[in-house]
Amino acid sequence: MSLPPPESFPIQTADWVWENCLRPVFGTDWDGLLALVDEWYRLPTDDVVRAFLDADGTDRLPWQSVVSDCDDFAQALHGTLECTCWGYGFCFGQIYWWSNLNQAGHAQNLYVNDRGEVRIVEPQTDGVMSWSDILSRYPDAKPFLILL
Ligand SMILES: [Ca+2]
Repeated sequence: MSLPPPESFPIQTADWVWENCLRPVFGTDWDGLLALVDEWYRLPTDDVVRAFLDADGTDRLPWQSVVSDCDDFAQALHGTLECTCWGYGFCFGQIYWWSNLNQAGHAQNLYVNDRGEVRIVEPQTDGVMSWSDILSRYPDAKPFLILL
């Protein structure tokens, strides 16, 4: 895939990403690890992420319980994006969440786009959604790890 130069993407600090993007979506009522490990991030456009997802084959990997399941898909997609967009520092990572009501959890990817919107990516299908979409099915879902 061809990427626009890094300078074409806006840069925001980790604090800005938390205050303006993550906290409004996820709130503060959850116990877990928020790992914003960089001082600043470049914010990708939805178009660039879509082009990456279309080119990437993580969604075609076979699912297998425990050894190749949701966490492995999320880690694989994150790693592939890092390799594909090496040197960009995109605000793209992983989210792990749990629903007590459903006694179910999931690992997915997330990113913050150039408009400051949080997107959830399903690495097994390349579907892109919002946290509200998750809450519509799992009303009490809360993240327990966000890694960016
Ligand atoms: Ca696993």
